[in-house]
Amino acid sequence: MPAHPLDGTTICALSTPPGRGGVAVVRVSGSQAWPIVDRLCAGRLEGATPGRAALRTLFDGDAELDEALLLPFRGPRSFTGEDIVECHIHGSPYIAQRLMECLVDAGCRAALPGEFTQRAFLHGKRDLAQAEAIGDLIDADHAGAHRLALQQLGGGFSQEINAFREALIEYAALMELELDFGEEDVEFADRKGYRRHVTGLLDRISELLDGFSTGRAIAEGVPVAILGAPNRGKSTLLNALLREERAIVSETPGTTRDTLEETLTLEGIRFRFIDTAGLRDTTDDIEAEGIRRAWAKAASARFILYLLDARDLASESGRQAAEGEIRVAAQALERAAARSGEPQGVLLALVNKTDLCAEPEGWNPEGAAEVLAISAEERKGLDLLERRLARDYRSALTEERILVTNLRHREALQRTREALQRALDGLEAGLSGDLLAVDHREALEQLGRITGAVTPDDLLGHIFSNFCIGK
Ligand SMILES: Nc1nc2c(ncn2[C@@H]2O[C@H](COP(=O)(O)OP(=O)(O)O)[C@@H](O)[C@H]2O)c(=O)[nH]1
Ligand SMILES: [Mg+2]
Repeated sequence: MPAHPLDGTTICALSTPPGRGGVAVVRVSGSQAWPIVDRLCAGRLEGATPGRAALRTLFDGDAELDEALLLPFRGPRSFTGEDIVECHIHGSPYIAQRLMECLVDAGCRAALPGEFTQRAFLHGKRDLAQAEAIGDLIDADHAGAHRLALQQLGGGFSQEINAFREALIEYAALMELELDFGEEDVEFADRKGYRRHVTGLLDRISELLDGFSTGRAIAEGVPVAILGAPNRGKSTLLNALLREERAIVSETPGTTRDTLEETLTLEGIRFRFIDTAGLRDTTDDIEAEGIRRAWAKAASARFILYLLDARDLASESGRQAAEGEIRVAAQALERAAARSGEPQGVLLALVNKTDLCAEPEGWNPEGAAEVLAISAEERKGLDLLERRLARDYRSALTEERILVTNLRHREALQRTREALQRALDGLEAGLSGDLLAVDHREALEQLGRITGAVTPDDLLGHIFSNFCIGK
């Protein structure tokens, strides 16, 4: 049974990674934080100034354990909202281990994963979306993910959700009023106003939901599938982009049989380039499976780099064949998007091997967003390609745009949208106020889950158990 986060205990944890280091930080939070640490430093913590570091000797029984820099805080002006003492010790695993044991002997409990952040939430220092952003911030290992986590930590998203809720709460109050006067045929204020308001809200929620795949792509790496018939230079392109010989390049068609994925950061945005098996009719089972995977990767990619050979495009019949290929690919992507409900990736036609043959002028096949001429072998045209890929995502990050990246938030927004849509439909159908109120309350509840204004029992444990210990 995990202890309740606000069970009155004082918790402690090593907040820096385990192992040797210059400094390690053990954090203690709770009403007994000061007195417990005070005991470990021979009564020399009391009288320290909150927010000011104090150099003290820590004792393990009678023996000296370490010279430590203690940083005490008084709640509510602390990360968790409780009294805190941060013990900055020398980064020896032995010292950290002993200090933790001494703290537990003195009455602390070892913290659960995410318990400091959970206490910060429960004491109103952060709402739930912001607390989750702390987890994302710690996990961020590239500029894009970092930027998104900071935006969410800043609270813009939470403010917007709260504004939605406040407006809906006003209407809920009017609906309740109507119910109270049930028999007297009173209609809650202005139903036209309600419709207008909810329609506006639905538009904005849809906008936020549309941004999800962009936000998610930035956080996880934007998937880019490299597609096309065998021998077009797909593997050569992957190697050229990565500047290393990652994929096997060969004149033998059908060399790449599985998908191969590598990441590359362009202008602070992480991309996941996926080399695929060449598309062709085949009787080989393994190759056929590779081709099936190629299409699956393309369906979930944000960009599809469709490779063509410049030499094939020199003739009218070759151009027509290529147009046919691109049309087939674009249609397959469109069908996949319709099935999954995810936005369709951008198909870029890449005319490769332009070192051997010039690209056709002004050729613009249907289904391709753009045509770019490259030579993977000679690394020509790759700068332009890289800039084209980064363009969409760079603007998404620089605009002050709120991007939803968290699956939980998306689900709550989707349910909000469904509930509000039902309320609107009910309004059209002339349903009574008590029936509308059910959907209306559901929308309120779902929005409340995002910021933690509403927290079903299992929600918090689920969220914070994914954090690391000491955070
Ligand atoms: N001249 C020239 N040859 C290329 C270029 N890109 C790829 N190739 C050659 O085309 C052949 C097939 O390349 P590969 O990358 O294995 O194609 P894949 O089957 O699409 O992955 C290899 O012999 C490459 O050296 C290019 O831009 N110019
Ligand atoms: Mg290949």
